[in-house]
Amino acid sequence: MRQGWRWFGPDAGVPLDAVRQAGATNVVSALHEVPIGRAWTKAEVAERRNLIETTPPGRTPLAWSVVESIPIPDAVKRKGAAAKAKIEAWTASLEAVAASGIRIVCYNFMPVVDWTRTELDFVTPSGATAMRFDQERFAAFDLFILERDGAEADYTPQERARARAVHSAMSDDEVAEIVRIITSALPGSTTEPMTLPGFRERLAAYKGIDAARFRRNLVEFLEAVTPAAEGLGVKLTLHPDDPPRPLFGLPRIASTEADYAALFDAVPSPANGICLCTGSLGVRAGNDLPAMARRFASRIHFAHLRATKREADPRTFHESDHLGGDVDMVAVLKELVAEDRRRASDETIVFRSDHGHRMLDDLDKDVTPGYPAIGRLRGLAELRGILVALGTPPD
Ligand code: CS2
Ligand code: MN
Repeated sequence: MRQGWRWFGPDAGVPLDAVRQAGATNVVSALHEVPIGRAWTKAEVAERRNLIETTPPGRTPLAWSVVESIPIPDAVKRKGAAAKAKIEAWTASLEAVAASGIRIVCYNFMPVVDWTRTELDFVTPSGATAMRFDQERFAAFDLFILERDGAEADYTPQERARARAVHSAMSDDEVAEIVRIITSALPGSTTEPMTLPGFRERLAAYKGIDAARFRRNLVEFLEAVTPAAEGLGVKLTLHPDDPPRPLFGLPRIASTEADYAALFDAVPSPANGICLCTGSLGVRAGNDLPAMARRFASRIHFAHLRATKREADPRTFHESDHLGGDVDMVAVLKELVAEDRRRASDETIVFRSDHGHRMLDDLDKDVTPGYPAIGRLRGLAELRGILVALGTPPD
Protein backbone atom coordinates (compact mmCIF):
# COMPACT_ATOMS: atom_id res chain seq x y z
CA MET A 1 0.00 0.00 0.00
CA ARG A 2 1.24 3.49 -0.81
CA GLN A 3 0.42 6.41 1.47
CA GLY A 4 -1.23 9.21 -0.45
CA TRP A 5 -2.12 12.78 0.36
CA ARG A 6 -4.51 15.02 -1.52
CA TRP A 7 -2.73 18.22 -2.38
CA PHE A 8 -4.71 21.14 -3.79
CA GLY A 9 -1.69 22.95 -5.18
CA PRO A 10 0.76 25.62 -4.13
CA ASP A 11 -1.83 28.18 -3.02
CA ALA A 12 -3.98 26.01 -0.76
CA GLY A 13 -2.03 26.55 2.46
CA VAL A 14 -0.61 23.05 2.91
CA PRO A 15 3.02 22.95 1.73
CA LEU A 16 4.65 19.84 0.35
CA ASP A 17 6.76 19.56 3.50
CA ALA A 18 3.51 19.03 5.41
CA VAL A 19 2.83 16.08 3.13
CA ARG A 20 6.26 14.70 3.99
CA GLN A 21 5.75 15.33 7.71
CA ALA A 22 2.43 13.47 7.58
CA GLY A 23 4.42 10.51 6.31
CA ALA A 24 2.88 10.36 2.85
CA THR A 25 4.98 9.50 -0.18
CA ASN A 26 2.40 9.76 -2.95
CA VAL A 27 0.59 12.89 -3.98
CA VAL A 28 -2.99 12.98 -5.23
CA SER A 29 -3.69 16.13 -7.19
CA ALA A 30 -5.38 17.67 -10.21
CA LEU A 31 -5.35 20.78 -12.33
CA HIS A 32 -8.25 22.27 -10.39
CA GLU A 33 -7.78 25.62 -12.10
CA VAL A 34 -8.61 24.30 -15.59
CA PRO A 35 -12.29 24.84 -16.48
CA ILE A 36 -14.36 21.66 -16.62
CA GLY A 37 -14.41 20.21 -20.12
CA ARG A 38 -11.21 21.85 -21.41
CA ALA A 39 -8.50 19.32 -22.30
CA TRP A 40 -5.41 19.40 -20.09
CA THR A 41 -2.17 19.85 -22.00
CA LYS A 42 0.94 17.75 -21.55
CA ALA A 43 2.91 20.89 -20.65
CA GLU A 44 0.47 21.87 -17.88
CA VAL A 45 0.53 18.41 -16.33
CA ALA A 46 4.32 18.21 -16.60
CA GLU A 47 4.67 21.60 -14.92
CA ARG A 48 2.54 20.47 -11.95
CA ARG A 49 4.45 17.20 -11.79
CA ASN A 50 7.75 19.05 -11.67
CA LEU A 51 6.45 21.17 -8.84
CA ILE A 52 5.59 18.04 -6.86
CA GLU A 53 8.50 15.83 -7.84
CA THR A 54 11.42 18.27 -7.79
CA THR A 55 12.83 17.44 -4.38
CA PRO A 56 14.82 20.01 -2.40
CA PRO A 57 18.15 18.64 -1.15
CA GLY A 58 17.74 16.37 1.84
CA ARG A 59 13.96 16.05 1.53
CA THR A 60 11.92 12.90 0.95
CA PRO A 61 10.94 12.51 -2.71
CA LEU A 62 7.23 12.62 -3.50
CA ALA A 63 5.57 10.97 -6.47
CA TRP A 64 2.44 12.33 -8.13
CA SER A 65 0.76 8.99 -8.68
CA VAL A 66 -2.97 9.75 -8.72
CA VAL A 67 -5.02 12.34 -10.54
CA GLU A 68 -8.17 13.16 -8.61
CA SER A 69 -10.13 14.03 -10.63
CA ILE A 70 -10.50 14.70 -14.33
CA PRO A 71 -14.05 16.10 -14.13
CA ILE A 72 -16.64 14.68 -16.46
CA PRO A 73 -18.64 17.47 -18.10
CA ASP A 74 -22.37 17.61 -17.53
CA ALA A 75 -23.05 16.99 -21.24
CA VAL A 76 -21.42 13.54 -21.01
CA LYS A 77 -23.54 12.68 -17.98
CA ARG A 78 -26.71 13.68 -19.81
CA LYS A 79 -25.94 12.44 -23.32
CA GLY A 80 -23.40 9.61 -23.03
CA ALA A 81 -21.58 8.79 -26.28
CA ALA A 82 -23.41 11.61 -28.08
CA ALA A 83 -21.24 14.13 -26.22
CA LYS A 84 -18.40 13.08 -28.51
CA ALA A 85 -16.28 16.25 -28.44
CA LYS A 86 -16.37 16.37 -24.64
CA ILE A 87 -15.30 12.73 -24.41
CA GLU A 88 -12.45 13.42 -26.83
CA ALA A 89 -11.30 16.33 -24.66
CA TRP A 90 -11.44 14.05 -21.59
CA THR A 91 -9.35 11.45 -23.41
CA ALA A 92 -6.83 14.14 -24.36
CA SER A 93 -6.50 15.02 -20.66
CA LEU A 94 -5.95 11.33 -19.93
CA GLU A 95 -3.15 11.23 -22.51
CA ALA A 96 -1.55 14.30 -20.98
CA VAL A 97 -1.68 12.67 -17.55
CA ALA A 98 -0.19 9.42 -18.82
CA ALA A 99 2.59 11.34 -20.56
CA SER A 100 3.73 12.48 -17.10
CA GLY A 101 3.81 8.87 -15.89
CA ILE A 102 0.65 9.00 -13.76
CA ARG A 103 -1.19 5.71 -13.90
CA ILE A 104 -4.25 6.16 -11.66
CA VAL A 105 -7.12 8.52 -12.44
CA CYS A 106 -10.13 9.09 -10.21
CA TYR A 107 -13.44 10.47 -11.46
CA ASN A 108 -17.06 10.44 -10.43
CA PHE A 109 -20.40 10.42 -12.17
CA MET A 110 -22.85 12.33 -9.99
CA PRO A 111 -25.41 14.57 -11.68
CA VAL A 112 -25.45 18.35 -11.00
CA VAL A 113 -23.97 18.19 -7.48
CA ASP A 114 -20.82 16.38 -6.38
CA TRP A 115 -20.28 15.48 -2.72
CA THR A 116 -22.88 17.20 -0.58
CA ARG A 117 -23.05 18.32 3.05
CA THR A 118 -25.30 20.68 4.99
CA GLU A 119 -22.78 21.74 7.67
CA LEU A 120 -19.04 22.29 7.43
CA ASP A 121 -18.22 22.85 11.08
CA PHE A 122 -20.34 20.56 13.24
CA VAL A 123 -18.80 20.71 16.71
CA THR A 124 -17.79 17.27 18.03
CA PRO A 125 -17.39 16.53 21.77
CA SER A 126 -13.64 17.26 21.61
CA GLY A 127 -14.16 20.75 20.17
CA ALA A 128 -12.83 19.65 16.78
CA THR A 129 -15.30 20.18 13.95
CA ALA A 130 -16.56 17.75 11.34
CA MET A 131 -18.65 17.90 8.20
CA ARG A 132 -22.23 16.73 8.49
CA PHE A 133 -25.22 15.91 6.32
CA ASP A 134 -28.47 16.60 8.13
CA GLN A 135 -31.44 15.11 6.32
CA GLU A 136 -33.89 17.64 7.77
CA ARG A 137 -31.78 20.64 6.79
CA PHE A 138 -31.31 19.10 3.38
CA ALA A 139 -35.10 18.72 3.01
CA ALA A 140 -35.56 22.32 4.17
CA PHE A 141 -33.16 23.46 1.44
CA ASP A 142 -34.75 21.29 -1.25
CA LEU A 143 -38.37 22.20 -0.44
CA PHE A 144 -38.23 25.79 0.79
CA ILE A 145 -35.02 27.39 -0.49
CA LEU A 146 -34.40 25.73 -3.84
CA GLU A 147 -38.16 25.14 -4.16
CA ARG A 148 -37.48 22.31 -6.56
CA ASP A 149 -40.32 21.35 -8.90
CA GLY A 150 -41.82 18.07 -7.72
CA ALA A 151 -39.80 17.94 -4.48
CA GLU A 152 -42.95 17.39 -2.34
CA ALA A 153 -43.33 13.89 -3.79
CA ASP A 154 -39.97 12.86 -2.30
CA TYR A 155 -41.00 13.56 1.30
CA THR A 156 -43.76 12.30 3.59
CA PRO A 157 -46.19 14.87 5.06
CA GLN A 158 -44.36 14.54 8.42
CA GLU A 159 -40.98 15.14 6.78
CA ARG A 160 -42.34 18.20 4.98
CA ALA A 161 -43.73 19.58 8.23
CA ARG A 162 -40.40 19.02 9.99
CA ALA A 163 -38.49 20.63 7.13
CA ARG A 164 -40.82 23.64 7.24
CA ALA A 165 -40.14 24.06 10.95
CA VAL A 166 -36.38 23.75 10.40
CA HIS A 167 -36.53 26.30 7.59
CA SER A 168 -38.61 28.79 9.62
CA ALA A 169 -36.08 28.62 12.44
CA MET A 170 -33.14 29.39 10.14
CA SER A 171 -31.70 32.90 10.24
CA ASP A 172 -30.91 34.73 6.99
CA ASP A 173 -27.24 33.97 7.59
CA GLU A 174 -27.98 30.28 8.00
CA VAL A 175 -29.98 30.27 4.78
CA ALA A 176 -27.12 32.00 2.95
CA GLU A 177 -24.67 29.51 4.44
CA ILE A 178 -26.57 26.39 3.35
CA VAL A 179 -27.05 27.85 -0.14
CA ARG A 180 -23.32 28.47 -0.30
CA ILE A 181 -22.41 24.99 0.95
CA ILE A 182 -24.73 23.12 -1.41
CA THR A 183 -24.48 25.22 -4.57
CA SER A 184 -20.98 26.57 -4.58
CA ALA A 185 -19.24 23.18 -4.98
CA LEU A 186 -17.08 21.81 -2.17
CA PRO A 187 -13.30 21.43 -2.63
CA GLY A 188 -12.36 19.00 -5.34
CA SER A 189 -15.88 19.07 -6.69
CA THR A 190 -16.18 18.17 -10.29
CA THR A 191 -19.32 20.17 -10.89
CA GLU A 192 -19.54 23.89 -11.48
CA PRO A 193 -20.55 26.32 -8.75
CA MET A 194 -24.12 27.51 -9.28
CA THR A 195 -26.61 30.15 -8.25
CA LEU A 196 -30.10 28.98 -7.26
CA PRO A 197 -31.62 29.81 -10.71
CA GLY A 198 -28.68 28.07 -12.41
CA PHE A 199 -29.24 25.07 -10.15
CA ARG A 200 -32.90 24.84 -11.24
CA GLU A 201 -31.88 25.01 -14.90
CA ARG A 202 -29.36 22.22 -14.46
CA LEU A 203 -31.98 20.07 -12.77
CA ALA A 204 -34.47 20.74 -15.58
CA ALA A 205 -31.90 19.59 -18.12
CA TYR A 206 -32.06 16.11 -16.52
CA LYS A 207 -35.78 15.71 -17.14
CA GLY A 208 -36.45 12.20 -18.40
CA ILE A 209 -33.05 10.81 -17.40
CA ASP A 210 -33.79 7.91 -15.07
CA ALA A 211 -31.28 5.58 -13.40
CA ALA A 212 -31.21 3.15 -16.34
CA ARG A 213 -30.51 5.90 -18.84
CA PHE A 214 -27.93 7.53 -16.57
CA ARG A 215 -26.14 4.20 -16.11
CA ARG A 216 -26.16 3.68 -19.86
CA ASN A 217 -24.51 7.08 -20.31
CA LEU A 218 -21.72 6.06 -17.92
CA VAL A 219 -21.31 2.74 -19.73
CA GLU A 220 -21.08 4.56 -23.07
CA PHE A 221 -18.48 6.90 -21.61
CA LEU A 222 -16.46 3.94 -20.30
CA GLU A 223 -16.75 2.08 -23.60
CA ALA A 224 -15.34 5.17 -25.29
CA VAL A 225 -12.43 5.83 -22.91
CA THR A 226 -11.29 2.42 -21.60
CA PRO A 227 -9.52 1.40 -24.85
CA ALA A 228 -7.38 4.55 -24.60
CA ALA A 229 -6.81 3.99 -20.88
CA GLU A 230 -5.73 0.40 -21.50
CA GLY A 231 -3.34 1.54 -24.21
CA LEU A 232 -1.85 4.14 -21.89
CA GLY A 233 -1.64 1.74 -18.92
CA VAL A 234 -3.95 3.95 -16.84
CA LYS A 235 -6.51 2.65 -14.36
CA LEU A 236 -9.73 4.64 -14.09
CA THR A 237 -11.27 4.60 -10.64
CA LEU A 238 -14.88 5.59 -10.14
CA HIS A 239 -15.46 7.41 -6.86
CA PRO A 240 -18.77 6.46 -5.22
CA ASP A 241 -21.72 8.79 -4.84
CA ASP A 242 -21.61 10.87 -1.69
CA PRO A 243 -24.05 10.43 -0.07
CA PRO A 244 -24.82 7.14 -1.81
CA ARG A 245 -28.45 7.73 -2.70
CA PRO A 246 -30.40 9.90 -5.14
CA LEU A 247 -30.52 13.63 -4.30
CA PHE A 248 -32.82 16.27 -5.79
CA GLY A 249 -34.81 13.62 -7.64
CA LEU A 250 -31.76 12.75 -9.76
CA PRO A 251 -30.42 9.23 -10.21
CA ARG A 252 -27.17 8.11 -8.62
CA ILE A 253 -25.65 4.90 -9.86
CA ALA A 254 -22.38 4.32 -7.97
CA SER A 255 -23.86 3.81 -4.53
CA THR A 256 -23.94 0.06 -3.89
CA GLU A 257 -22.15 -3.23 -4.53
CA ALA A 258 -24.78 -4.06 -7.16
CA ASP A 259 -24.14 -0.74 -8.94
CA TYR A 260 -20.44 -1.44 -9.28
CA ALA A 261 -21.02 -5.09 -10.24
CA ALA A 262 -23.32 -3.93 -13.05
CA LEU A 263 -20.67 -1.50 -14.35
CA PHE A 264 -17.91 -4.12 -14.28
CA ASP A 265 -20.18 -6.60 -16.08
CA ALA A 266 -21.06 -4.04 -18.72
CA VAL A 267 -17.46 -2.87 -19.27
CA PRO A 268 -15.10 -5.68 -18.23
CA SER A 269 -11.95 -3.81 -19.33
CA PRO A 270 -9.27 -4.01 -16.61
CA ALA A 271 -9.00 -0.21 -16.89
CA ASN A 272 -12.51 0.04 -15.40
CA GLY A 273 -11.81 0.29 -11.67
CA ILE A 274 -13.11 1.68 -8.40
CA CYS A 275 -11.90 4.23 -5.91
CA LEU A 276 -12.99 2.55 -2.70
CA CYS A 277 -14.22 5.47 -0.58
CA THR A 278 -15.26 3.89 2.69
CA GLY A 279 -16.71 7.12 4.02
CA SER A 280 -19.04 7.62 1.08
CA LEU A 281 -20.17 4.01 0.72
CA GLY A 282 -20.34 3.50 4.48
CA VAL A 283 -23.22 5.93 4.83
CA ARG A 284 -25.48 3.17 3.52
CA ALA A 285 -25.97 0.49 6.17
CA GLY A 286 -26.48 -2.16 3.47
CA ASN A 287 -22.98 -1.67 2.05
CA ASP A 288 -20.69 -4.34 3.51
CA LEU A 289 -17.34 -2.65 2.97
CA PRO A 290 -15.01 -5.61 3.70
CA ALA A 291 -17.14 -7.78 1.37
CA MET A 292 -16.96 -5.13 -1.37
CA ALA A 293 -13.20 -4.81 -0.90
CA ARG A 294 -12.89 -8.60 -1.29
CA ARG A 295 -15.21 -8.91 -4.29
CA PHE A 296 -13.76 -6.00 -6.25
CA ALA A 297 -10.16 -6.39 -5.01
CA SER A 298 -8.50 -6.59 -8.41
CA ARG A 299 -10.31 -3.41 -9.53
CA ILE A 300 -9.29 -1.29 -6.53
CA HIS A 301 -6.33 0.96 -7.34
CA PHE A 302 -7.11 3.88 -5.11
CA ALA A 303 -8.77 3.97 -1.67
CA HIS A 304 -10.21 6.83 0.35
CA LEU A 305 -10.22 5.74 3.95
CA ARG A 306 -12.45 7.56 6.38
CA ALA A 307 -15.53 6.80 8.41
CA THR A 308 -18.97 8.26 8.83
CA LYS A 309 -21.39 7.81 11.69
CA ARG A 310 -25.10 7.50 11.06
CA GLU A 311 -27.24 9.37 13.57
CA ALA A 312 -30.74 8.71 15.01
CA ASP A 313 -32.27 9.28 11.56
CA PRO A 314 -29.83 7.07 9.64
CA ARG A 315 -29.97 9.37 6.62
CA THR A 316 -28.25 11.99 8.76
CA PHE A 317 -24.54 11.40 9.28
CA HIS A 318 -21.35 13.16 10.25
CA GLU A 319 -17.74 12.44 9.48
CA SER A 320 -16.39 10.61 12.52
CA ASP A 321 -12.81 9.88 13.58
CA HIS A 322 -11.20 7.72 10.90
CA LEU A 323 -11.45 4.64 13.09
CA GLY A 324 -14.56 5.66 14.96
CA GLY A 325 -17.51 5.35 12.60
CA ASP A 326 -19.72 2.68 11.11
CA VAL A 327 -16.94 1.18 8.96
CA ASP A 328 -14.85 -1.79 10.16
CA MET A 329 -11.59 -0.22 8.98
CA VAL A 330 -9.36 -3.06 10.18
CA ALA A 331 -11.40 -5.60 8.19
CA VAL A 332 -11.28 -3.37 5.08
CA LEU A 333 -7.51 -2.95 5.40
CA LYS A 334 -7.03 -6.71 5.75
CA GLU A 335 -8.75 -7.19 2.39
CA LEU A 336 -6.73 -4.44 0.73
CA VAL A 337 -3.48 -5.81 2.10
CA ALA A 338 -4.33 -9.31 0.82
CA GLU A 339 -4.85 -7.86 -2.66
CA ASP A 340 -1.76 -5.71 -2.42
CA ARG A 341 0.40 -8.77 -1.74
CA ARG A 342 -0.63 -10.18 -5.10
CA ARG A 343 0.62 -7.11 -6.97
CA ALA A 344 3.86 -5.83 -8.45
CA SER A 345 5.41 -3.06 -6.36
CA ASP A 346 4.48 -0.32 -8.85
CA GLU A 347 0.85 -1.44 -8.96
CA THR A 348 0.06 -1.41 -5.26
CA ILE A 349 -2.99 0.42 -3.95
CA VAL A 350 -2.60 4.12 -3.17
CA PHE A 351 -4.70 5.15 -0.19
CA ARG A 352 -5.23 8.47 1.48
CA SER A 353 -6.89 9.51 4.67
CA ASP A 354 -9.97 11.03 3.13
CA HIS A 355 -11.08 14.23 4.85
CA GLY A 356 -10.20 15.04 8.43
CA HIS A 357 -11.52 16.97 11.37
CA ARG A 358 -10.66 20.60 11.83
CA MET A 359 -8.69 20.64 15.06
CA LEU A 360 -5.85 22.31 16.98
CA ASP A 361 -4.29 25.19 15.01
CA ASP A 362 -6.55 24.55 12.03
CA LEU A 363 -9.50 25.86 14.07
CA ASP A 364 -7.95 29.34 13.83
CA LYS A 365 -7.00 29.16 10.17
CA ASP A 366 -8.74 29.32 6.85
CA VAL A 367 -8.84 25.71 5.76
CA THR A 368 -10.07 23.84 2.73
CA PRO A 369 -13.32 22.28 3.98
CA GLY A 370 -12.81 18.57 4.60
CA TYR A 371 -9.08 18.86 3.98
CA PRO A 372 -7.36 20.51 6.96
CA ALA A 373 -3.81 19.19 7.39
CA ILE A 374 -3.84 18.17 11.04
CA GLY A 375 -7.01 16.07 11.02
CA ARG A 376 -5.85 14.26 7.91
CA LEU A 377 -2.42 13.72 9.44
CA ARG A 378 -4.08 12.12 12.46
CA GLY A 379 -6.19 9.90 10.19
CA LEU A 380 -3.20 8.81 8.14
CA ALA A 381 -1.21 8.02 11.29
CA GLU A 382 -4.01 5.83 12.62
CA LEU A 383 -4.35 3.98 9.31
CA ARG A 384 -0.59 3.48 9.12
CA GLY A 385 -0.68 2.01 12.62
CA ILE A 386 -3.17 -0.63 11.51
CA LEU A 387 -1.00 -1.54 8.53
CA VAL A 388 2.07 -1.88 10.74
CA ALA A 389 0.11 -4.07 13.15
CA LEU A 390 -1.01 -6.23 10.22
CA GLY A 391 2.66 -6.78 9.38
CA THR A 392 2.57 -4.69 6.19
CA PRO A 393 3.99 -1.22 6.82
CA PRO A 394 2.98 0.99 3.88
CA ASP A 395 5.37 2.76 1.50
C1 CS2 B 1 -14.55 14.15 -1.84
C2 CS2 B 1 -14.53 14.47 -3.36
O1 CS2 B 1 -14.98 12.03 -0.90
C3 CS2 B 1 -14.16 12.76 -1.44
O2 CS2 B 1 -13.02 12.35 -1.56
O3 CS2 B 1 -13.74 14.99 -1.12
O4 CS2 B 1 -13.68 15.53 -3.63
C4 CS2 B 1 -14.13 13.34 -4.26
O5 CS2 B 1 -12.80 13.12 -4.06
C5 CS2 B 1 -14.36 13.57 -5.73
O6 CS2 B 1 -15.71 13.76 -5.93
C6 CS2 B 1 -13.93 12.37 -6.57
O7 CS2 B 1 -14.15 12.53 -7.93
MN1 MN C 1 -13.81 10.04 -1.02
